Amino acid sequence: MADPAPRVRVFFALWPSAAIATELHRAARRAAPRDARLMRADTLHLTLAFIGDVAPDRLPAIEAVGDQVRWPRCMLRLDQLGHWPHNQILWAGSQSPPDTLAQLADELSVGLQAIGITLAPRPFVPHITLARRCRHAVAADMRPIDWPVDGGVLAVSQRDHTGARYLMRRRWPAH
Ligand code: 2AM
Repeated sequence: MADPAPRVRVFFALWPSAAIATELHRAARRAAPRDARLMRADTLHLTLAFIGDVAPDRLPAIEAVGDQVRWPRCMLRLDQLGHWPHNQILWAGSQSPPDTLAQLADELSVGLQAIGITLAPRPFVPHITLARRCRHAVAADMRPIDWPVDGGVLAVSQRDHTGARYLMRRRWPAH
C-alpha cells in the first residue's frame, strides 16, 4: 500500500501587517533577555484555534469552518508584556481584548467540533509569542500598539532546522 500523505500542522490565527509585526518585533528586542530566541517579525501571529497535525484530506472541511464563521473587524490594543515560566515564552497581549475575539475563537472551536476536531480544553488566552527560551520574567513596559484586525488566516506550520515557517493556506477578510 502507498504511504499516506504526510500530515500537516494547521491553526487558525490573526496575522498582523508587516508594519505591526515590525513594531512588535521592536518591542520584543527591547524586552527580551539577550539569551532568549526572538521570533522573526514575519512569524508573529495570534493563534485563535490550534488544530495540530491532520491528514491533508481534512483541509477542505477545516477551510469550510473558516468560511462559516464571522471574521470581525476590531481594534486590538497590544499593551501588555508577559512571561510564562512553564514554556519560557515572552508574549504580548492586551489588557482589554475585544469580546469579538473570544467569540471568534469560540465559533471556530464549535465549528471544528462539528467536523470531529476537538481542541485542547484550554481557555483562550489571546497572545503573540515574541520570544522563546526566555528563562526570566521581564520587567518592561510596552508602548501600546493598535492593531486594526481585518480578517484571519488558516496557517500551515513547517519546521526545519531554522525553526518554524508558516504558509498561509487561506485568508478571510473581515465581514
Ligand atoms: P505559542 O506561541 O503560545 O506556543 C503555532 O505553533 C501556534 O500554535 C503558536 O502560536 C503556538 O502557541 C500555538 N500552539 C502550539 N501548540 C499548541 C497547543 N497545544 N495548544 C494551543 N496552541 C498551540
